[in-house]
Amino acid sequence: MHDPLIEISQDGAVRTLTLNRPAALNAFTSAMLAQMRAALDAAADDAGVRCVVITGAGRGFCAGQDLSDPLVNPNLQPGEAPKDIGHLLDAYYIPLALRVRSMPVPVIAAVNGVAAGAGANFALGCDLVIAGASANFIQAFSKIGLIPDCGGTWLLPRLVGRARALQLALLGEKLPAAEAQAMGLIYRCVPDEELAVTAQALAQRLSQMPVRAMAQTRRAFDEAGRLEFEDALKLEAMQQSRLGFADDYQEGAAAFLQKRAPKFSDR
Ligand code: LHQ
Repeated sequence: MHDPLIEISQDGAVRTLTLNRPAALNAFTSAMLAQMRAALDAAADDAGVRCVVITGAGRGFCAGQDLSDPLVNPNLQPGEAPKDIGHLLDAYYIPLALRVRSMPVPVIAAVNGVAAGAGANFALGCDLVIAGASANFIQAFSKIGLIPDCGGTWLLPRLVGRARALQLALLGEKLPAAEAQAMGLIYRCVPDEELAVTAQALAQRLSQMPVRAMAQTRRAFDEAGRLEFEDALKLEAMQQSRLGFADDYQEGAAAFLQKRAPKFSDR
């Protein structure tokens, strides 16, 4: 039996998905991208899952697209026609990035080592990014004549502003996790040995909170980027209206007034 390319485990309401090709720093193959998407679909469909953690096996998080995959044209022979690498984005990366962004529960990236290329932007597309101190983020694309993909062109300027986004994208240098935190690219950098336990504790904490409202918060932030202020206010009102009819609001408000701990159940 082969090891799965995505290892799946569950602790309470927290589902952990581990990229599992450590010998290649978990570089993405198309099979791995498909398995990650299926694992996220399964988590989204499972009422017992209230938070997802994504991490990597071994010393890396993910080195981006596997550049030895025939689909990305390594070692073309003279006269051999290159394949369209855009198809890989259409077929695998775009659905995966959209899947993360539409999860009904919060998604944490626990970046345990290098996150390069699409591996970096896959992590940055998650809701909270927490990294070990020895991890680094590399927009490796410019070194091989490509632009940031897997959402990088959208995410980077929004996260750190155009000047720093261009610095990262054009120079393609290693950005250590502590600097990534200092520039606002990620939520938090922690000592390596504390990463797994901190990410799991954070996930357990989020899983007890009103996760439906968290997914709606992500949606509101994403949509606000393309809305006028007044339209953002109206979208907030529409979402708040729906959430106000949901059980979590009733429970949260009642628990506050009754001076007891709330127990949230919506997703
Ligand atoms: C790898 C890889 C890798 C294969 C390490 N592939 N084997 C989307 C769609 C369509 C087309 C193209 O692109 C995209 C999006 C992208 O993601 S493009 C960007 C692709 N990624 C990169 O360019 C990063 C390439 N990797 C590196 O620069 C280095 O490996 C980093 C800086 C990540 C880590 O360096 P080291 O810590 O020194 O490790 P290493 O280089 O020795 O790697 C360890 C092994 O992993 C090694 O294999 P080996 O058999 O020699 O031990 C590498 O060949 C393999 N590996 N990245 N992307």
